[in-house]
Formats: sequence, structure tokens, C-alpha cells
Amino acid sequence: MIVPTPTPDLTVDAFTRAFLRELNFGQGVELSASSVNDQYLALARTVRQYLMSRWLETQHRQRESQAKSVAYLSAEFLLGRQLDNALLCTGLEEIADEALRGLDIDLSELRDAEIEPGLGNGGLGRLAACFIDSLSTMSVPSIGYGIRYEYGIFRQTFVDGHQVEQPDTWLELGSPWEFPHPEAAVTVGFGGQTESYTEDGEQRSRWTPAWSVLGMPYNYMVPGYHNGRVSTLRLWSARATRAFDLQIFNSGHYADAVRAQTFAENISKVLYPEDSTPQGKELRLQQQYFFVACSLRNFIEDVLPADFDLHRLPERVMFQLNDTHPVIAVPELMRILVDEKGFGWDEAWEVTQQCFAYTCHTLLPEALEVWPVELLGRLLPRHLEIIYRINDDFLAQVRATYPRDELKARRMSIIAEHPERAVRMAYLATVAGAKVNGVAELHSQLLRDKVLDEFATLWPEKFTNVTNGVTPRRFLRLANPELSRLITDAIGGGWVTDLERLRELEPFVDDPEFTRRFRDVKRRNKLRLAGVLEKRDGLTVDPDSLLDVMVKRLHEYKRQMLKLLHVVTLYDRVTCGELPIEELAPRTIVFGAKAAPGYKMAKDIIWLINSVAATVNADPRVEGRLKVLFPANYNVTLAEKLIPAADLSEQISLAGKEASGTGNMKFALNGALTIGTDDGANVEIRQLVGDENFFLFGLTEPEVTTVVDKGYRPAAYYEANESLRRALDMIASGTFSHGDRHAFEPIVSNLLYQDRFLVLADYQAYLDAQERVDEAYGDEEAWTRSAILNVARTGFFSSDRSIHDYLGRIWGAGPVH
Ligand code: NBG
Repeated sequence: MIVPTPTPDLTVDAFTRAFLRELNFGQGVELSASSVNDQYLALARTVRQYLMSRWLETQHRQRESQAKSVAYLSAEFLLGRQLDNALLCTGLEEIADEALRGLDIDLSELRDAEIEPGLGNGGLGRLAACFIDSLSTMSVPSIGYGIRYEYGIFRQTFVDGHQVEQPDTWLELGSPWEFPHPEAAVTVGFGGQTESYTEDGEQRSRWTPAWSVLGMPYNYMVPGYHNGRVSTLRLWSARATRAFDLQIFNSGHYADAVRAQTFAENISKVLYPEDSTPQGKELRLQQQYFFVACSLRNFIEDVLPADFDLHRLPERVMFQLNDTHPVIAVPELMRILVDEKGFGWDEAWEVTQQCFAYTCHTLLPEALEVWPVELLGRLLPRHLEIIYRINDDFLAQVRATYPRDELKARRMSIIAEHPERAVRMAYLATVAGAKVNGVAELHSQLLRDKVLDEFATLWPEKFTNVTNGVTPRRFLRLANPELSRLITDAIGGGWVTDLERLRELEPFVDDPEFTRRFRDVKRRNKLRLAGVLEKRDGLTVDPDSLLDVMVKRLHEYKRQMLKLLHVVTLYDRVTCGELPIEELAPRTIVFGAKAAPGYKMAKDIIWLINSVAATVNADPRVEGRLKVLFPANYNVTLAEKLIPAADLSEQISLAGKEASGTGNMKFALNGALTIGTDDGANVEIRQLVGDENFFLFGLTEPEVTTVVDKGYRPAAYYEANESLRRALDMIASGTFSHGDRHAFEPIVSNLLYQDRFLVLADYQAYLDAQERVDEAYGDEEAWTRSAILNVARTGFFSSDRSIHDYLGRIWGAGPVH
């Protein structure tokens, strides 16, 4: 039963009263004595009140409807700040603003007090956050499952230009958006051994773990936009099964007593700061098993009714595996069904295969997770047995389909034999999953043709594509309020949940009033960004320069180096007198990027970017024309300010390496033009916005393959291209390192003798494309027209559309109204 909840009225008065009540009786302070943090917490709790009855109702409705749910299993949810989205979804934005003003409180100051939960590394985690937003907004019964990391993605600082990582203490000042449920904690076992026994003439297995931890759920609200729904994100935190051993403690061995606790709590202590390059870390596997074991248990025991017949599980859930991180859920479900629920192997496999689907997010072979058999067997002995059995059955099928092709069986085996025996998690997911999808057309095609080609031949119907998307609530409506207003004035507000309606903006490209307002909005967004960067980083932005932005994780395949070589070349041309300064169109280049702490080359590149920035920005010869900014700690909060201000979006990965990209979508949707390669979702962006509104350059994926197959020799490009040679020589000779010739030697020699991502091969094409950019930017009207068309034509990239595609192509689920 749901008690009619005392949701405060949607009036300024009611809101003010609710806020003061939270401040006084929730936070325990008087208004006059309250800090900004007190006020922020009270505000968050006030807004929560408006969501609460919807949350309970949504849960009730999901239970009653018995409809199929989507359970999105993801090791990362890069949520970003919560307050603004909650205000938006409840329709409280203006009311809250007015109520607080009445109390002499500045809402924007409270907004800035929120520390974003950075429980993800980059695109993959942010995608998961966009998806749960869309699921909720589209009224699809759904639940997100993940890990409540005590420390999220590290806070990046720069010391002498070098990246230094600081812990992300996001929980320190209180976390008003979460609801802990210690009473609902579940036990998760690890290690130990298995034994077989016979029951009713059947051979069965029993796993006796050696140690266990508790998984404690923290629930988060996921508000839908103006639809009265609030879905749930359930994140698990690890605790020791016994807080500490009193006996040991009493005997004076304090350290021993807390060791077990520390050991257990380590599991959800930190987010692995990796992006695309997994490290074979035991703790990581513990994290993965920990959260999927908790989640499956929770779904089966708490979300489903007590007497539910698990043979019908596929009618009630699809577990979507966000990359390989949660794939250990496959043997876990088999274990539950076979060992705990008494299913026969075949019927359990029948059910399991219908309950999982797998999304692959990479093309880099080194990013496909494998777990050494030794490690997996030690940590999860029963799961290893199950994986072996799945593999045996699967290989029997392969051998039956391709008799006398033992090499094929070996290639497709879930167990790799070299360099060590290891479980290939992507193969396991592919064998078990009802569907396998890539995240952009090109990516899905390359998965079928290259990465998983033999599986795609065996099961063509398993493979599909769902191009990524981004939530228009956060990345347009909230991040760009002025553009949102302009759009709504022109075509009404329906676009917020039906983004394809942005098409209706197309006729406005010929409306002088609209184009003028559009330009004004961009300029004001630049001014807003200038304010943010000034306050946050002490950096100055010239709002009249072209704002050229490259923000994403630092990775060689994304090619921040290519962008940097462009900067160095411009700097060289002006300072050597080849290019008169007046001919250089003013540009502000903004980088934002974190490097995985163990990724040396990426960290060197960060140092080089900072060093180039320091030199260029201090040189009066390019003043007012060329500026390089690198604010530290790029995160969702900064993205929301940067993207709406950008003129040019840098999406310059080597073709065939970026699975999709989602930043590329956010920029286009906010009226930045893209300079990009034919890679990931760039391909689809270009097709939609039109060639004339996109700066395409560089080798295509098949061309890359040809160049590499012929034996790529980067030094040949260096020798043949004078401006490239000069740029690299400048870096090598110490121009940016006070004469130190060793500083950037690893970067330069890597580019000259290896250059795995063909930076030098694409250099000239990139420079030429940048010249086209300068020329185009010179024609203000034409540029604005292109920018508007980018907005009007990228409605396809709403995560609502992605979810719609998942529902139809993969989940076989739908909204419950
Ligand atoms: C990333 C890809 C991006 C893609 C996001 C979301 C990983 C492993 N992959 O191109 O690099 O946009 O996933 O799909 O983080």
C-alpha cells in the first residue's frame, strides 16, 4: 500500500516551507547559521520529497504490471550532478529559484556546491547514465545495477604540467540522493571449493566459498522527465560480514580485527581508473562478481514475486551486459538455476540464453577482457566449471558445423590457450547472449567483419547495431538553457522527449531574427564558459575567437597528438614569419582529458600539451590569436559548460578505432561543427548533417588497413613533409621544455618509429581540413547556418531513440503506461 504522501504543493510558498523544514529539522540548523552545504543538502532533500511518491508508485506499478523489465548491468554510471535534473523533471526549476531568492539564497551557488558522482571513466559510464534517464522518461520498467564506489574517477590536478591524481571524495559532504538499505544486504561468496554429489540419480555440484562479503544496496532515484515516473538505480557497497571480530579485538589485536573489514570494503573502494585497457587485477574481478551476484540475487529474490517460476524468467527480464565487465553474471545465473534451484543443465541454459544480451564498446583487441583461468578458478571455482561446460557444449556445436576444422574450434573457444589459459569474456558473452550489439553502424559492422567475425558467420541473427545516443534533458535542455529557450520559442517544447522534432528548425536557417538569436546564444555561452574557467582555473577565454574543443579521455587512438601538432604548426608558422599574424584567425583551443594513471604515454602527452600551452600562451607574437587552454579535471560538470560554448568539435580518432563516441553527438546537438574522421558515430553524424556542414578528413578504415598491411613507415611522412618535420623537430629540440631535449623524446620517437595510430599519415589532411575550418569561420552567416543545421539534424542521437532501438531489436520489452 502506498500512503498518500504529503508531497508539497507546486507553489513557491509550499516549497519555501518544505525547504526551511529540511534545513531546520533535517539538517538541524537555522537559516541564518546555515552554510552553503547545509542549504544545498536541504534543497536536495526538499526536491526529493517531490519525487518520493512517484518513486513508490513506479515501483508499485512495475510489480503489479508483471511486465518485462530491463536490468542494466554496468560497472560504471557516470551520473553527473543530480540536483538540476531533479528540478527539471519535477517541474520545480522556477519555483525553487523564486523560493530561494525569497530567502536571499542564490540557487546557482547551491548548484555549484554539489560534487558530481563520478562513478565512471568516460563514454561507457556516461552512456549508462543516459540510458537509465531515457528508460525512466520512456516509462520502461527498468533498474540499473552497479557499484557504489567510495572513490569515483580520480580528481586530476597538474603539477608542473604533469597529471597528479587526487582521490575523489564525493561522499565527504553528504550524499542526499542515496538511500542505503542495510537490512537488505546480501552475502557474496568467494574462493573455496566445489564438490560433486548425486541427488535423485543426478550428478550435482556444490560450492563452498572460503570467504564472503556483504553487499549493501544504496538506491538512487532516476526521475523521468514530466511523466510521473522515477526508476531505480541500485548501487552496491561492500561490507565485512562481521564488522570486526570482538574476540580478537578484546585480546588487543586491533589491527587483525579490522583487517577483515578493510579487506571486504576494498571491493567497492575505488573505481578502476581505466578506459579501454583493462588490467588483469584480481580486485577488479572481485568487483565484477560482487556486483552481479548482488544484482541477480536482488532481482530474483526481491524484484520478482516470492513464488515466481524461474523457467519463465525471460518473460520478466533482460539483463543487458554493458561491455564485458558484468559477464560473470552468465555463469552466476547458471549456478543459481542449476545448483540452487535444481534446474537441469539444458533447461537452465535455455533460460540463461534468453535473459542476457551483450553490448560491446570497443575495437581495440587489448581492451577485450580476458581472465586467467588460474585466477578465475581460485576466486570462483564453480563458475570456472560452468564456463568449461558452456565451452564444451559450444565447441561441440562448432565441430558439428565445421567438421575437420580444429583450428576454428581453437580460435572460437571461450578459453584461450596462449599466452596463458584464460577466459575470453567477450566470447562468453557472445555465446550466451541472445543478442550482441555494437554502438554505431561502423562499429557493429567491424564487429561482424573482424572482431567477432566467426561468431557472426555462425549466428548472423544474433548480431545487431544500436547507435549510441545522449539524453537531451541533460545535454541540451539543462546544459544549454538559452538555446533550449530559442528552440522552444520556435517549435514548441516537444523536442525534449522527441528530439527528431528538431528537424522543424530547418526552415529557420533563413530567418534573420532566429539566426541572430542563435549567434547571440553561442556568444553568451562562451561568456558563461569564460566565467567558469576564470573562477575554476584562472584561465581567460576570448569570446570572439573560434572555440576549438577536444575533450575526451586521453588515449593514443583518439589522437590528441594530432590536434597538438596542428597547434605547434600554427605557432611555428607565425613565429618564423611564414604566416603574418593578422592572417591567423583567432582561436582558443581547449583540451580536457584524464589519462589512466598507469598509462605512461598518455601522461607524457598531457605534459606536452601543458608545455605547449605554457609556451604559446606566454608568447606575445601570437597573443590574441592563438591560445591553448587545458583546464584540469574534465568531468561531466565541466562538459555541460564547455559543449554549449564550442564552435568546433574535434573527433579525430584513427578510423576504425573509436567504437562510437558520444561527445561528438553532444557537440553537434549544441551547434558546434565537427572536424572528424570517418570513424564511429561520426559517420552517421556526417550523413545526417550533410558533407557541407562537417569537416571530414583522413584515411578511411579500409585505407588504414591497406596502409598498415603495406608496412607503414611514419618516418617517411616526416621526411616528406616539411611542416610536419618542423613541428616534430620543435618538440624534440626542447622548444617547449626549456631546451631539454629528452623531455618528450618518448613521444617523438614513438611517432617516428611506431605511430600505431597513424598520426603522421593523417597530419597533412588534418591541416588542410583546419584551413577549410578557418575559411568557413570567416563567413559568419554561412557558419551559423551550418551550426543551426547541425542542431536541426542530429535529433537522431537522442538516447531515447537508442532505447527505442534496444526495446525493438534486443529486449522485447516496452513501456508500461
Ligand atoms: C567506449 C568507446 C566509445 C563509446 C563508449 C560508449 C569503452 C570501453 N568504450 O567510443 O571508446 O562511445 O564506449 O559506447 O569505454
